[in-house]
Amino acid sequence: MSSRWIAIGDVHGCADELEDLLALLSPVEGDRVVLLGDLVNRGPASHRVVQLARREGFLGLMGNHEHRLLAYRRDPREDLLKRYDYATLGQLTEEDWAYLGTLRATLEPPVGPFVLVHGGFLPGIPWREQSLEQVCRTKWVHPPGAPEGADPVHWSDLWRGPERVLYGHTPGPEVRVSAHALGLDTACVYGGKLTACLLPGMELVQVPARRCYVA
Ligand SMILES: [Mn+2]
Repeated sequence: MSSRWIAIGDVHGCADELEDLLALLSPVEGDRVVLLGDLVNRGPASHRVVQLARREGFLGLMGNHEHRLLAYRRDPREDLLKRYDYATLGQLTEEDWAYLGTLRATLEPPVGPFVLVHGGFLPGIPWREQSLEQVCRTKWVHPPGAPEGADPVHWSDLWRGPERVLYGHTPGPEVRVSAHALGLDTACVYGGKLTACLLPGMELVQVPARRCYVA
């Protein structure tokens, strides 16, 4: 069997569910697991998630949560922080921080025209030219030429490919399907599901959250 690329949506500290999902997937030698960012925060076990990722050699994308925490590490100004950052700051070890430093903006697995990113891409600008700060946050955007005051639309609805983009960051009860993009943040930390997508076939594997971790 040829190796699989396994993309996993936002874990947000849900270590139990990540273990449940990995038990279903049973990765073997040669498979590559990619976490789509926002490994930490909101859920109960940010350290366990990062520890698992580094021990298993998972690749990871930079989420807006990791991006903010790393910015605080470089310049410890409390005004950078959100309230749920404090619990994570109390959990992460030096090894965890070193792993977060390896997270990348995008990843192109060598199994087809796919691009993985945490947030998304702005319309009208080549995706390779978009900054890390941008792509780990993109969600709702105004289409180029939209009238002043028009409602924003989700970036994925404007994405025309040709690459298929797998992304997280926009939680929903089900995967978010558009013509050339697939959103894999199925709101595990809010009591939804944790979703993996297997490339190149794009099969989905999901586990339910054990509970809702956000009041
Ligand atoms: Mn996010």
